[in-house]
Formats: sequence, structure tokens, C-alpha cells
Amino acid sequence: MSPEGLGAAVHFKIHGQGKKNLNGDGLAVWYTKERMQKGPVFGNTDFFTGLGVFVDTYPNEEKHLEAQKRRYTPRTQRIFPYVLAMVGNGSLAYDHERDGRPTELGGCTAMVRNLKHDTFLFIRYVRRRLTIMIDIDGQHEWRDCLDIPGVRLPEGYYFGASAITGDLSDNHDLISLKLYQLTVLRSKQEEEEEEEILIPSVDNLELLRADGSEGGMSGIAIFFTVLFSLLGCFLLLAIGIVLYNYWSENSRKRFY
Ligand SMILES: [Ca+2]
Repeated sequence: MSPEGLGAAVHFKIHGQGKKNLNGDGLAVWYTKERMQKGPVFGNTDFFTGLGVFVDTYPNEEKHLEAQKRRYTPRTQRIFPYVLAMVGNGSLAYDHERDGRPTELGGCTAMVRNLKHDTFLFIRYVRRRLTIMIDIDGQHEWRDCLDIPGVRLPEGYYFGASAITGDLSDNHDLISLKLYQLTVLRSKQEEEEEEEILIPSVDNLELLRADGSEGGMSGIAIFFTVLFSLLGCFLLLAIGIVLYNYWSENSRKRFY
């Protein structure tokens, strides 16, 4: 199957008795080099190679901060259940305690537990653009969840799905997983320029993380850095002019 055009429609249901986040841990849909092996990342092994899309129902990081009597800054808080995507290259670890925040490509809140209507995810990968849409309101309408350009995924990987429970539990029903090969029309030039992708990666990963707490600088940080740099330059220039005037006045005095 060509990875230039993949689609996966996931019909799922997450339900259980737990209230107020006393449920867990969520389910995952995979497109990976390795076949499923039992492990800690929503039931699959860590250090996977490929794409993982997670429906995380338990906010581990938030509970951890709560226990330490610390709070999120509003800019970084994610409301759970939360859908997110991660691309692994075989050496990247999923941080369970932080709900995958360090490796998150993007995501959205999705209140999917204990609903009477059907809930769906649509994962689309076309022209190195990964998009995820959700249909969880019972309106039969797709809502954008994430849209990431520059995602490189090799051909011929395995599709899979898994779920995990821990001290807390839930029912994770996978009702259907429909896979589509999407036709992508490409010009001759595009076809010639096409290079085979061997290792999964994401372009500009640092930029994508700039809105989170990891790496990069936020817009405000960049603004102030530029502002203070400019102010610094003006200050140096002003000192330079004063010194020059002082020096030229002194040298004139010496002449007369
Ligand atoms: Ca979690």
C-alpha cells in the first residue's frame, strides 16, 4: 500500500463505571514497522517505529502535579480525554507519566467516554500531511483534531489497535477499523522527486512543539528577545556616539 494516501476510519466506544477521571488508560491505533508486542504504550511496546494515535482517557501528568499541589499554567493544560499523535523512529520513548507531552505532534480534547451515540476517528495521511478528524458529537460531522505537514512515513507498515488499563479500568471497544488507500494524483515532476522514506520522521519538529512547554520559544518570548536585542543595540549606539563626541572634542582642544 502506498503511504502517499492512507486513510483509517476507527469506530470505537469507551465506557465504564469510573467517574471524575477514575478510569483509564485509553486506546491506540498504530501504523508501525513492528507487529504488535505487549508493552506499556497503550498495550504496545515502547520505542516503536511509525505512527501512534492515542485516545488517552487518564491525565497522569495532571494527577501527578495535583499530588504535588502544583498547577498547570493555563497555556499548557490539556483537557482529558485527549487525542494525540506521535511518530516514533525506534529510539524515541513515550513518556507515560506526562501523557506523551514531550513527543506530542498535536492533539485535541475529545469527550468520548460513556456516550450513547457512536464515536469515530479518521486518520488521514496524504502528501506527507497527517490529519486527524473526530466525529464524537453524534451529528455525523467531522471535526478537525490535528493537521501536521511534513510527516514522513515509510510504506508497508502494519496497522494495529490496542488498549490498556492500569489500576483503573474501562471498556475499550473497537467496533470497526476501515482502511482506505487514497488515490493521490501526482505530476511527473513530483513522481521523479519522490524519494523512498526509510525512517519515520517529522519536519520542523521543534517548531511544532513551540506552542507546548517543550523546546522552541513562544511568540511572546521571541517578541521580547527581539525587543531587548534592539534596545541593547540602541543603547550601545548611544554610548558610542557620546564617546565619539567626547573624543573628538578632546582631540580638537589638543589642536588649538
Ligand atoms: Ca494518560
